[in-house]
Amino acid sequence: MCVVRPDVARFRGPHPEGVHAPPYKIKVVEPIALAPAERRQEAMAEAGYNTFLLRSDDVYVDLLTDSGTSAVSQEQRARMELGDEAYAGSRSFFRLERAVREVYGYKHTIPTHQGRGAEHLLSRVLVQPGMLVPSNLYFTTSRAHAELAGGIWVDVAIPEASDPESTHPFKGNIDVGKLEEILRADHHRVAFVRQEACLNMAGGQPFSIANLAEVRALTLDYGIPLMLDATRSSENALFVKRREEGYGRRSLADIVKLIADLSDGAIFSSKKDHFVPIGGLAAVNSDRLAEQLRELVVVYEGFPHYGGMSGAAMEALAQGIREAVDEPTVAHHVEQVAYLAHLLQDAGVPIVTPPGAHAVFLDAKRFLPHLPQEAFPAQALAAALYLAGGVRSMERGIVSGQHGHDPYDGLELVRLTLPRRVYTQEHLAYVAEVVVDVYAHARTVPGLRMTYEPPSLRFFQARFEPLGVFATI
Ligand code: P70
Repeated sequence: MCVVRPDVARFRGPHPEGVHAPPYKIKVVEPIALAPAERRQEAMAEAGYNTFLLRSDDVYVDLLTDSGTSAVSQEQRARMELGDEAYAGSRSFFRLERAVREVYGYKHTIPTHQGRGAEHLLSRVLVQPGMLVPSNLYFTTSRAHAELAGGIWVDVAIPEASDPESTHPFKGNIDVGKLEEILRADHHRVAFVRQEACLNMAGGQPFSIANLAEVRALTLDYGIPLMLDATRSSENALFVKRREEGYGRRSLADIVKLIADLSDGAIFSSKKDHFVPIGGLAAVNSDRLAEQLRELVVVYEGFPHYGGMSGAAMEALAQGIREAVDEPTVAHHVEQVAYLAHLLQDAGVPIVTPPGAHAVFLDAKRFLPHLPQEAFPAQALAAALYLAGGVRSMERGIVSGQHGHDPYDGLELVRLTLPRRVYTQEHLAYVAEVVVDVYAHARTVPGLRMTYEPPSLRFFQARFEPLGVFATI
């Protein structure tokens, strides 16, 4: 599975084919400390058993998200000094636009403060009330913006995407038959087709180029825009290189560009693959669509030459975009995830297979089989991991997935997300020990009851109470 490059050190890890040593060394550090067990109990209660509501001072290893939490490079920091803070016509914007053209090939770049800013603009332009948005599984903010514009989200992922035990190599694929049915019956009502790289809600799972090409052909037949959520397209390209016949010898940059070429445009949360703390993009080829997006960006984000970002932030982003096609850098992140996954699998912990791009996903239904889904097993497991070892993870189950009181079904996962270039193998070994300890005491983890439910994106700020006592492990 690993590609051996003579210029990158490799060693034997628990991964059957070894892992690459990091292609960087650490120059600046941020101190962290494990809060005492009593403080962790207090902090979790103060946070209403929701890991989003913890203070980072109370967290030891923070695997909540890979969003905005990666380490910037010395080149990014150096370029930030060059930020042109002009309100309009900023040199930094034009450098950013050039980076997008060179790496992805999209003609127009509309910067936004982060990914959901771009989702908002795109939905406002393309979605009219009653229109459909077919996508390989939803992402929370993407669906929220489509629905706020009056659209109807339709999941058209292959069924394996919702099966944590399936080892399908491309669970991010779209079910082309299902999509074709929708287009045949209702194409005049389809706003756009969305395909997300490294499908977050399925466990960070890639699509294949073959699948994307089929989706592309269909959307061209029906004249429907195909918009990527390319937030994690670098890792998707790496999986293509390693898993899909015919791509093993192509460069990562080539595959990233090929993915973009098979679409009409994309939105990016640049807080992931682009290594910046804040920033996002809408990037499209159509002049008319770009014009419509620019009409809205001035209303919601800022002038089209900064869209909510500073000049310094745009410089860091332009450099980050180039680093996002550096294969050793992308490979190291994916292999760190595989490393943690192997430690857990070796101990028998139920995880989503194969391990995804940016995170290991624990399968809370199998981890805590004594809890019904009404008792929020993934939310309870995330609380238990924090209590046991100060490890912060994120619920990706019924709290994230459902608004209101729809029938409970689908995935019930806890995400251990790895920021890029931040944690060492020792941190990951520590995390594995904490998870294995909790697994050994799984029966003691109580369910939760929701005491506060916000009307929109409820997982961010919902509060809970335990239905029993969390044992000290
Ligand atoms: C995460 C973050 C953000 C994201 C994404 C994809 C595939 C768009 C966005 C939005 C942050 C997050 C967001 C909502 C719920 C939980 C966590 N994902 N598309 O941790 O981008 O955050 O920049 O507005 O993954 O996965 P942004």
